[in-house]
Amino acid sequence: AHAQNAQQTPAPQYPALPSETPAEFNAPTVGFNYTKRSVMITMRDGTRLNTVIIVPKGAQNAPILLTRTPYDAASLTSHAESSDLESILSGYDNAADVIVQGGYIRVVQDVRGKYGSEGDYVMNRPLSGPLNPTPVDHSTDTYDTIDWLVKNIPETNGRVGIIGISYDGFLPLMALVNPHPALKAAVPMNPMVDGWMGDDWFHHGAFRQINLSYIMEQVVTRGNTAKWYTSNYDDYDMYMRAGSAGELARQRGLEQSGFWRKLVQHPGYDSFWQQQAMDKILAKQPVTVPTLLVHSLWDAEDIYGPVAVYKAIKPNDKDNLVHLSLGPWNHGGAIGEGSSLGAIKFGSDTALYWRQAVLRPFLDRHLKGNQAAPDIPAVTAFETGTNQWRNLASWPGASKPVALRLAAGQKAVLGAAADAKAYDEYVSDPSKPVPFRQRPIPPYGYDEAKGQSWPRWMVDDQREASGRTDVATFVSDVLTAPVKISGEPVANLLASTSGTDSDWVVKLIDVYPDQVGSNPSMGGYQLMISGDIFRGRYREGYDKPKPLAANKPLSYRFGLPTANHVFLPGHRIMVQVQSSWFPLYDRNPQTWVENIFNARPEDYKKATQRIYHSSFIELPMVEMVPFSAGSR
Ligand code: PG9
Repeated sequence: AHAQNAQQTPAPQYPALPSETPAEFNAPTVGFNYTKRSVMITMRDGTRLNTVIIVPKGAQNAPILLTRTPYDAASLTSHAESSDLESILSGYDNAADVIVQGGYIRVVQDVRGKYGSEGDYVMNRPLSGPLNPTPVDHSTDTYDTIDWLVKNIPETNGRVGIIGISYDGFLPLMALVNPHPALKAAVPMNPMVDGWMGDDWFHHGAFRQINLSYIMEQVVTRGNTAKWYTSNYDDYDMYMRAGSAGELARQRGLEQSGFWRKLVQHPGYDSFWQQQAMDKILAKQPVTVPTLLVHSLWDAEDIYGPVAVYKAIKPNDKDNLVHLSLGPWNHGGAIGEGSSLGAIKFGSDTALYWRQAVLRPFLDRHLKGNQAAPDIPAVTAFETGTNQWRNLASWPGASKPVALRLAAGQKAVLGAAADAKAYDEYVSDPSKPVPFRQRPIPPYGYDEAKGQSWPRWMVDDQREASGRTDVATFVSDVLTAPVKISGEPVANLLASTSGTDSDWVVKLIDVYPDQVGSNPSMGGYQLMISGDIFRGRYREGYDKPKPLAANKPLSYRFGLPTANHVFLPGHRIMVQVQSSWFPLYDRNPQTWVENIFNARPEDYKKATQRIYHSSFIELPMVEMVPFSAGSR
C-alpha cells in the first residue's frame, strides 16, 4: 500500500538549485609546455590498452619514448599536477631530465589487465606458447602499440625507444622478441629476467616471502585497490607468528590469486620458470635493436637480470648493439640522486653522470638518427672502493678466479691450501632466524619517513650479523695492496647439516679500517659487496630437489651477484656464512618436507651446521691498472 501510495502521489516539486558542477569540465592548458591525452589502443585480439601520450609543445619530427607498465600509467605521468613536463614526469621510472632535454614524446601504457586497460592480467605474461595458449603477449602488445603510435602521432619522426625499470624493465626485453621495425632503442633498467634463479620470487630456490605484500596488492585487483595490512610494525614478528609463507598467504587471502597458486605449485626450477626466463629466450635470437642494459650493484630486487641477459645475448651481438652499465645504485637508482647510498659515498652524483654521459647520447644516437652522436662505450662500470667510472670493451673483462679460502682461526686467506678435515660450526635455530637487517624491520616499503629503508638495506653495516653465534665469520688480514674484483664471485662450500635440508647464505664483505679519520662512523664498517642464498635441496640440480644426507659433508656451488669493487689497502675481506636471511626469505625447516610452502610448525628444527675449511669463494680478480683520467 505504501509503495502504491508513493506511486500515486507525485513527488513535490521544489524550486531548482542547480548543480555547480558542469556537465563536462574542459581543462584549460594555458601556459602548459606539453599536451597530454589518454587513448585506448586496440590490440590484435580486440583488447584495448590505456595509453597516455604526452607531446612537448612545438614538437616536430620528435622520437617517442615508450614505457609499458603494470604500475598505473596515469600516476606515473602525474607525479605533480603541473603545467611543466619535467614536473609531471619526475619520480619513479622516468629519467625525466633526459626525456625533457631530448624533446621526446613520452608514452606510458597500462599493460593488459591493469588499471585503465582491458583484458586479463597474468604476472610477467609469458610469450604465446606452452605457458600462454593465447595469440597475445607483451611482444605482440608492444608491436601493436608501436604500430599505432607511429601512425597516429603526427609529431613523431617514426622512431620509438622503450625504457623502464624492474617490471617495466622486463617489458623492453619482451619488446625485443619480434620487434616492430620502428623500435630503434631499448633500455631495460634493473629488469626482471629470471624470477626463480635470482630476481624477485626466489633466489636459488629460497622464497622471497617479503614480496607477499606486493603479490597480494598487484594481482588480486585490477587497480590495486585491495591493500596488504600491517599486523606488526616489525615484519620479523609478523612472519614468525605465521610460521610459513604459505600460512601467511592463506591468512591474507592470497590463495584466491592464480599467480600465488602457480608459485606454490612450482617451488622448484621446472619448465614453468625455465620457459619464461628472458635470458634464455633472448639467447635464441639475433640482436637487432640497440640495447642498453642497466645493472645496480646493490639491487635488492633484480640483481640477477641485467648481467644474465648481457651474457646471454652478447654472443649474438654481431653489430655491437648491446651496451651494459653498472652503477653503485639500489633498484632503480640510476634515475635518482647517486652521490651516496646509505652510509656509502661515491664522491659525485653517479646517477646524473650516467644519465647525461650514457643514457642521453645513447637515446639521441638511435632515436634521433643522429649517427654523428658519439656511440657510448660497450660497458660503463662504476668501480666501488675507488669510486671511479671505467669504460670497458666487454664485461667482466680480463678477470681470473682466485680462491679466498675459509680457513682455521676464522681466517679468510687468498689462495692458501685447503684443510679439508677442519671446520667451523654453528647452530641454526629456526625459532631465531638471522634478520636480514637490524630489527625492527618496518613493513616492506620505500618511505624513509616511516623507517622503511628497503632501498638501502644491502649497504647496511653487517656487524650485527658477524657478532652472532649462528653466523660463521672468516676475515682476512689487513690488506697491504688493493684487491680488485670484477664479475660474479662463486661460493664453493663443503658443508654438513644435522638436518635433511638447509639454506646457505654467503656474504662477501669489505671491512673498513678500524678507524676512518675522515668519517669516524665508518670505522670497522662491514659493507656487503655481494651476497646470496642457496636452498640446499637443489644441490644436485635446480629441478631435482632432494633431501640432504644428515651430518655428511656435501659440496655446494653457486654464483653470487656481480661486483665491481676494489678492497683498498687497510681494509680486510670478510666472508659470512649463515643459514637464514629473515624475513626476506622464508625459513628452511631444516628437515625434509615435500613443499616448504606447506611446512608445519613441527617441521622446523634446529640444526648443527659445519663449514669445512676446504670451502672457498672464487673471486674474479683483476690486475689493478693505475687510474688515469684517460681510462675514464
Ligand atoms: N621487480 C620489482 C618487484 C617485482 C615483484 C615483487 C617486488 C618487486 C618491481 O617491478 O618493482
